Amino acid sequence: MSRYETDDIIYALATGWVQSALAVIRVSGQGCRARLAACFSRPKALEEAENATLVHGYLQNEEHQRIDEVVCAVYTEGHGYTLEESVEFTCHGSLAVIKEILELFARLGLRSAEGGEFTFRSFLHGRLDLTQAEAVQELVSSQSKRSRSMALGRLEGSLKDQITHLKNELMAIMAAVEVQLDYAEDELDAFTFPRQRLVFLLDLIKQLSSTYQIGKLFKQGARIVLAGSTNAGKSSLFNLLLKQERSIVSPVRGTTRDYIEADLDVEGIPVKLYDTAGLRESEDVIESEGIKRTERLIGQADLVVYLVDSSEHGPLPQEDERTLVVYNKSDLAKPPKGELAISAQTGEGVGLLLGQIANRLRHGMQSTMEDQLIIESERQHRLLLHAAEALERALVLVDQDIPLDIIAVELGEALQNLGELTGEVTPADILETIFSGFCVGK
Ligand SMILES: Nc1nc2c(ncn2[C@@H]2O[C@H](COP(=O)(O)OP(=O)(O)OP(=O)(O)O)[C@@H](O)[C@H]2O)c(=O)[nH]1
Ligand SMILES: [Mg+2]
Repeated sequence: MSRYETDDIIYALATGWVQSALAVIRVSGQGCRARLAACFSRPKALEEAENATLVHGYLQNEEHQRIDEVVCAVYTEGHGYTLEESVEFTCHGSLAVIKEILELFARLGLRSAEGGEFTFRSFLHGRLDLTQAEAVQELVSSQSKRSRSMALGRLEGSLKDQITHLKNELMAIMAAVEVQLDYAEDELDAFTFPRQRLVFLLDLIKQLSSTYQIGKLFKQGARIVLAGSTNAGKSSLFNLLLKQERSIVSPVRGTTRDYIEADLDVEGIPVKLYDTAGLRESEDVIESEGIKRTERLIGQADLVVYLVDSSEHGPLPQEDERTLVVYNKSDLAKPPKGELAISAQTGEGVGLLLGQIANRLRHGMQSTMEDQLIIESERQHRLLLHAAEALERALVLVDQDIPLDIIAVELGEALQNLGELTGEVTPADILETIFSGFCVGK
């Protein structure tokens, strides 16, 4: 690994670059306590502290001037996040304090960590496999309760265990093939390929890989655009969903001109919701520009909620898989039978609407159970697909009675892909790409 020199003592601010009550600065690497002792008010206490203990004291500069009062969490080698000797300083969260401490550490000869370097060391020392390391970043960046809970499950090893199970299954099949290859045919009874076992394994891999769609949805979220004619009640619905008066509502047509966006959680899916300018022919330059923007947003949306005013006879939109037509103002007029109806004024039908939105976003993917294992990494998805493809090819060869050594090549290819998933056989440059996407300090 070119950027991740593993013998260095590294340091990084693990909390945000903002003023706050407290901040945490991490240091990791063999011999770090001896180095840090030079700038600590109680050097002996720091150097002799047992694993997982706290040491209170002051960080001070070369002239023994105090910089801040800190608490050090000490981990000895073989413990803590990185499994290296490490210290986590909790200091006061002033930007001036943080800056001075970081500069002090640099003068001590410690190296400022690259993004993901602490997690990389944790992986290197075998505390986490690659799926768990990726889950760390997925957890840090999770935006909804659901996505957090899925990432935590993966961090705790749910995905690692499942992949291990898949690998063991595959290796059992490969072992049977190897035995056959090692002995001349007349030494063994007639060999039947464990076809059923391979089919079953292939199914498991495909099943896991298909959860990517839902994982991606929970991770990346969806863009939903509220569209419709002027006065349909788009801004009213926008405010109702956000539970605040964000957008201006009025009986004047063409009230909303530029679009407004806000974040919303729909059944655990992080949603960016857009209120837009009502669609109509307009002579007004500003309004026309607003309508152009609405059209652009509609083009990029994952779902368009098209509002129709039930009390008017306007043009109806084309319904397609990206458009959900909703009749508003159900308190004023009866919407056509069987159509989805709401009132943005009384709130009637809005719960139902949210359910429909979630359904549409999930594209009919069956609603997954809370504890179902779901992947959200593009890398993992790709490797599972490759593994499945190799096994499918193997299956075709089996059915054509092709010699076993050729089938073994495909099985080996599948195993290689599963091995890359957990990081056993992942090339260094790929590892670097994965970890460098992490936050510094993680
Ligand atoms: N009775 C009733 N009035 C509603 C309902 N929803 C919206 N309105 C009223 O309809 C008018 C237009 O509402 P808006 O939310 O501003 O409509 P809009 O689609 O954002 O309109 P533009 O921004 O002009 O495109 C306002 O007077 C709202 O109070 C509803 O469900 N029932
Ligand atoms: Mg509006």
